[in-house]
Amino acid sequence: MSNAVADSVYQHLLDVRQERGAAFIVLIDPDKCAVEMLPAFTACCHEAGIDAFFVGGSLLHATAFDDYLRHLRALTHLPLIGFPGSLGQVSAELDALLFLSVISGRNAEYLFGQHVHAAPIIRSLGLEPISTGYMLIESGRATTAQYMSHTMPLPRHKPDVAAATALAAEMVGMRLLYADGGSGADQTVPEEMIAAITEVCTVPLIVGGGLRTPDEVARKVRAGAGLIVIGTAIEQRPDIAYMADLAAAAHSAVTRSV
Ligand code: 1GP
Repeated sequence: MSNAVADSVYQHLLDVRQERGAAFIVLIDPDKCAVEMLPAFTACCHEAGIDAFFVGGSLLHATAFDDYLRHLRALTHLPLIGFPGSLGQVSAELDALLFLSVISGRNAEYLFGQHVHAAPIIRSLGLEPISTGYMLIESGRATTAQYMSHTMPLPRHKPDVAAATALAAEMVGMRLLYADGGSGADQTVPEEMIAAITEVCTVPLIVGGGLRTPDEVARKVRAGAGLIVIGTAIEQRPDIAYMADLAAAAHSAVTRSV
């Protein structure tokens, strides 16, 4: 971990948010970034000043997930945080794991089903679970996450419903919230919705899905996002200047105080 003072990945994320405005996180989907591409890709991420990696995907074809993570670990000092689409993505090679509940949906399996299977494994591996209320937000076309989780996304023009959902998650004790348009989303999470959520919630909000420009990133942070996640746009354009501009937008925009 980059911050020697933080005694957990969660604390590290809080510290980054406090110190830099918002954390900038790159999502690596092992199906889309082959092991051979990792040295150049991670070097680019370091140079650009990113804060952590999420690793995972809704539909992971890659075998040998542990091996993949070992390669990645050898290349970076940054936290590797699991963003699991399934039980097969729980690995001892991670530093922490988003313990996701799909709170925008009513599929019990993704609200509290897979969790029962995962919990003893997470404990025995000594992994840090970070409970996360995950909200899929309507973003144009149906996304893989929506299809795979058998859930309907939250309507994008209903910020009040999103805020109430997020508040319930905070009251239950979840430590992060995640508003996600889904990978490669046509439309990003609306600023009005981000503002409505952060108006009533105090736990940090992650925003991702379809983000492509520094201006979009800055607008999400100004609306209240505490952590920004980008995968697809960086996979498609892995150059240092572009990544650095995205990271700078997350770090320099002033988070709306709640
Ligand atoms: C997807 O929020 C992440 O779950 C990142 O989305 O791949 O569109 O950047 P993108």
